[in-house]
Amino acid sequence: MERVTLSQYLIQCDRQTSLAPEALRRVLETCAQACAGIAASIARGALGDVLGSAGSANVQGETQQKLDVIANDRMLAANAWGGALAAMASEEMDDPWPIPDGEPRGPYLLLFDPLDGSSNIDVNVSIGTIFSVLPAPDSAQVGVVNAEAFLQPGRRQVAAGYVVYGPSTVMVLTVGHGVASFTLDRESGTWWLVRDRIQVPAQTREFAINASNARHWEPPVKRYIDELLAGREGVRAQDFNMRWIASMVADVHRIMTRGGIFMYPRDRREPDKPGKLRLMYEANPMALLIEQAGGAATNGLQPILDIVPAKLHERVSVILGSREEVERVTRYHQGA
Ligand code: AHM
Ligand code: MG
Repeated sequence: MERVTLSQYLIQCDRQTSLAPEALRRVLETCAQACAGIAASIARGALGDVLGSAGSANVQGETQQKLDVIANDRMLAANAWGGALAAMASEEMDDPWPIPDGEPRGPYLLLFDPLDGSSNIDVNVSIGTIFSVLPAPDSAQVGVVNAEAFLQPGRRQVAAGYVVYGPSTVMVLTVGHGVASFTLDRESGTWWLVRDRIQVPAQTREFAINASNARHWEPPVKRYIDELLAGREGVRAQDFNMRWIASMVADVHRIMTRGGIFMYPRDRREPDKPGKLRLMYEANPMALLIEQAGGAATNGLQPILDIVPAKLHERVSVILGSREEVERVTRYHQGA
């Protein structure tokens, strides 16, 4: 079979659907290139100066790892020129980062979590990069870009993807025409298409949640997980298996591969912060990918993609994956 590169895939996709115009292709190819560089740094591990803390904190008050900073800088540097973007925003930066004066601006905004699963960096477990592309309002293409330009519901994303840095480096991508995955050939730097029209099975017997937070869960989450744990002897009358990698990218990638449900729900610890994960550069891109693959993604009450963000670094409750299970948890939240 003749292999298809990322660029060929995007061009073919645009010919069929007009969903991957040239400027968007440039953004996605540039992200892929930056992620290939991040993959190379990660692979050097202790042989490169990439492990351990950077000694700084991000806007969430979380300690930044060296790789958080390295990955953020690589995404910024790669995407700063090329004329396709008006501005970028990231988990690791308090405020939006406009394309510098002197460089042309373009019709898109790029958001990213440069290094997802930071707690797994030093233990050599899979980590990732997540990215989301939104249309830039006209006002952002000239002059000052403020956070308001980014505050669009996830439904408006024109592309989303993640890269998982695992035993192999894999990118999973959507431009709104299904989901495809690409494996990086580390020798040549080429991203090759390996799966197209990925579908998440509607049913599953595998769930992912950090069970150490069980005592803080709200009743609908507790009810759902208790029913799963009761297994064959309980109301579900079947056994369920559990996985928790603590890298959302790796957990979602398992779901993209064989189904499952992933939950990081809001809980009673910090009532003013709905959950741990961030809406705009973690939940939204994952929700678009999962919906495009036939799965579902909600915050318990509504589809994640319909949430109108109020803040750039807004947090959100996340329930996503195999459709029938997500619908069940959502019903429990709605009182059914
Ligand atoms: P990060 O972006 O700072 O790495 O945080 C997000 C990560 C997710 O990848 C993962 O699902 C979650 O945090 C794990 O949290 P916990 O350590 O509470 O299990
Ligand atoms: Mg993250």
